[in-house]
Amino acid sequence: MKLNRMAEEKLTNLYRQGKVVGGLYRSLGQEGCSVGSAYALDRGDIFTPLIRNLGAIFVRGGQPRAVFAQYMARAAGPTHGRDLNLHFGWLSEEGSMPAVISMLGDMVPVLTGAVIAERMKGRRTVALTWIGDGGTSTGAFHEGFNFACVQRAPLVVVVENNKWAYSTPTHKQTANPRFVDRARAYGCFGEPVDGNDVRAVYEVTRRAIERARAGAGPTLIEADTMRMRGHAEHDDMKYVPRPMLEEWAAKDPIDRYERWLVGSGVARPEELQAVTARIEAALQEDLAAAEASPFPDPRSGLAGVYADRPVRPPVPPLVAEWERRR
Ligand SMILES: Cc1ncc(C[n+]2csc(CCOP(=O)(O)OP(=O)(O)O)c2C)c(N)n1
Ligand SMILES: [Mg+2]
Repeated sequence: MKLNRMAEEKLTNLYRQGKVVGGLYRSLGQEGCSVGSAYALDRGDIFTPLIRNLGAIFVRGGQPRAVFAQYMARAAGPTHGRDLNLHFGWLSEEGSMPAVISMLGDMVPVLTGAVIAERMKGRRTVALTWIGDGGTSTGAFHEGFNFACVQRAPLVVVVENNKWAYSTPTHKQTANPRFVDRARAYGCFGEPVDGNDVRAVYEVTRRAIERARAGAGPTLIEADTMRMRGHAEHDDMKYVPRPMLEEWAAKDPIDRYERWLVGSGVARPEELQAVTARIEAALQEDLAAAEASPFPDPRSGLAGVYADRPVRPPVPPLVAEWERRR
């Protein structure tokens, strides 16, 4: 969570310096949702983060250096400057991360298909993804999640109810802002969780993954949390009432976890400070390396954007005959 937050703080500085190409979408205050749930995945499981799930990428092995290079559109970034922010992925036996599609809701049918393919190969892979309160209103989310439930696909979806979809509050998004209630309608498991309690998020996701792996089908987890920045750094979020921000600042997931670690004797305050110092040193090194790395060679601009060798399907006979007659 600390790595997630501190990396984003560095990205905010880069954004203000005009070095980030495109937008910067923070997950301030929501780090527990990404990190707690991603920790519950096993080797080989697949996941797709949305824009506020940088923490999950780090949990699953993503490197801050690559993320900095990606945000600055450098050649060393995973898409070599072809795409921005978290629009990248990887395929690996350790656990693949299919790259996110921006159209909200679309990753639910995509991951459902991927994990059903895994099941057809006899593997016990589970898929995890996240969706915002706003994203649950899309047709793609409904169609994909309904299909996943009918097929009992081993899929876990965390609805991050952060109270806002850009400037739209949840009560203008849905007549029932208790998103977990939808689980009954879909006929799957539903669990509400305090999204700012990382241990609770881990526990609820671990249970959901265990059920999914055992063949019991999907779980819809509703994580109660709050978006503590604007939709992106260009958004001053003046539509968010100040008292709401103050209320949620007191429930900060990192502060809470640190209080628990110290209070229960798991860690001493100076150990936590040492962790912060270690992350800071590593991030500074990563940032320097990414900033020093070059932009992609303009002559390579067309490679890796379109299919490099487009496959032309054979012309159907009726079309061929029509063309001949003209
Ligand atoms: C189908 C679709 N419609 C609109 C958008 C533009 N858009 C991107 S993020 C966003 C708000 C999403 O809100 P929510 O799902 O609550 O996620 P949050 O930003 O709060 O994490 C919108 C409208 C999109 N990406 N896809
Ligand atoms: Mg939202």
